[in-house]
Amino acid sequence: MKAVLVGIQLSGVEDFEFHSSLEELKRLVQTLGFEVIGTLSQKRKSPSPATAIGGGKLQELAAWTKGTGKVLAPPRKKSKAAQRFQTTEPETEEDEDQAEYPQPTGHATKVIFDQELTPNQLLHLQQATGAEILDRTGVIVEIFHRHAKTHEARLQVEIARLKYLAPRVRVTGPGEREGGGIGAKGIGETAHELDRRRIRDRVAELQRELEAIREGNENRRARRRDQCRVALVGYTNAGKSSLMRALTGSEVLVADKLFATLDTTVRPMQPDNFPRVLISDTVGFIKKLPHDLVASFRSTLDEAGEASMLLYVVDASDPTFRSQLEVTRQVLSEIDCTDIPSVVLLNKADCLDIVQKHSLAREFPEAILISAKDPDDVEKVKGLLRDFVGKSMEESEFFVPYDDKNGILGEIRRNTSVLEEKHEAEGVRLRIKTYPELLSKLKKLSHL
Ligand SMILES: Nc1nc2c(ncn2[C@@H]2O[C@H](COP(=O)(O)OP(=O)(O)OP(=O)(O)O)[C@@H](O)[C@H]2O)c(=O)[nH]1
Ligand SMILES: [Mg+2]
Repeated sequence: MKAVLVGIQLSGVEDFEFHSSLEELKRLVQTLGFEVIGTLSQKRKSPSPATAIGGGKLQELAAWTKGTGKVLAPPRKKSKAAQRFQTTEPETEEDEDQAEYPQPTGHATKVIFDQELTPNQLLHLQQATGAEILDRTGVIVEIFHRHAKTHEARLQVEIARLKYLAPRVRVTGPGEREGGGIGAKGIGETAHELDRRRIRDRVAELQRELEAIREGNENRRARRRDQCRVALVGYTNAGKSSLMRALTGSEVLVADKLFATLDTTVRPMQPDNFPRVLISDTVGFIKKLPHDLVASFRSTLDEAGEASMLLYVVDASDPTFRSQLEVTRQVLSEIDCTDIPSVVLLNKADCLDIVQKHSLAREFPEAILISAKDPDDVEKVKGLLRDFVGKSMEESEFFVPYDDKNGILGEIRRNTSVLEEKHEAEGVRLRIKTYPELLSKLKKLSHL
């Protein structure tokens, strides 16, 4: 399936930022298996309300899709939108890439915009191009849909997908090509089948189902609450799952594609001895990720929110990693993770030369340069985590009667470091060192 990308460079957006965003969109689109045969870009003050791009650009786009380039007559009654449509066209525009893409090199059946489109814009663009129109959010939603594996992830994605669809359903009239669709079994078909009210009902139903699953998750998390947990967070494709594998020896999926991981995995760091550290791998972030989607991954991200420490994994070999780190920080601050101690890991150091490494070390003095593929670096990260856990540990004294009906002694032997042990007439007196969470649990147990 051939696709053309369209980017609108709004005033105030730097060239570098604009082009890297389009480059990222290309990767997203390729993840869906489409072949990108062309990219059109236009500088504008703001997107045109009717067609996002200007009239001239629309003609150029239609040449790629073999469309008419014409928007059907606006509704009979002159609505505000129609008036705007007439008064805002044509707008001043700059066709900067005219020379770069003079002639279409194939017939595109999909057009992908690097921004969200309104239902109106979608409809008009569809009419003018005869192609299927998708926006960035639609692409991301579709990738999530394809990659979701567990029941929980599927529910979350389905809710996000339906919420994305709801305002776009009106684009679809009887007999018309549906809007925002993607292939026979994709979003379009659902849009065709369900009206808005039915979508709302379905979302409510899915949400109830999700709630039930979340209660189970909450119980599982509660059981882990007295252990030290470290969450790997960061931009998609940064190498979180690779590091997860290296630290824990688990077989989580590593793939050179965006949003390979949609489910949280929690595993103990290897070797699994004292102090025990649990590592969790989380869903990746991306620029312009719609809030609804972030919200739908709330439970995945709760794992990060409850961590004792966050490891920000960054792909330091990507020229745009600074803005990727910024996006990660922003999303995490939205879910109140700012108070959690964190360390930045500049990953994929094996792809950098010595000059780049030096300059990064100067720019990020607190960060650690690593490669998830280098066992020595992985050991370094393990050492860092052990140090962190060690520093947060506290000493305390316990007296456990010989009958030990609450199983405190077992807990102490498994999860603490025993500094001193004295056998007395009634029981054992111990001086131990462990993390504060476990100490409070032990104290509770010994008062039962
Ligand atoms: N050269 C190099 N490649 C790496 C390194 N770490 C990860 N990669 C590669 O980067 C790609 C993405 O790795 P993942 O571990 O799947 O990344 P992720 O952060 O889990 O990505 P999502 O789950 O999609 O958010 C894979 O092709 C890895 O092999 C590294 O240190 N050096
Ligand atoms: Mg991953």
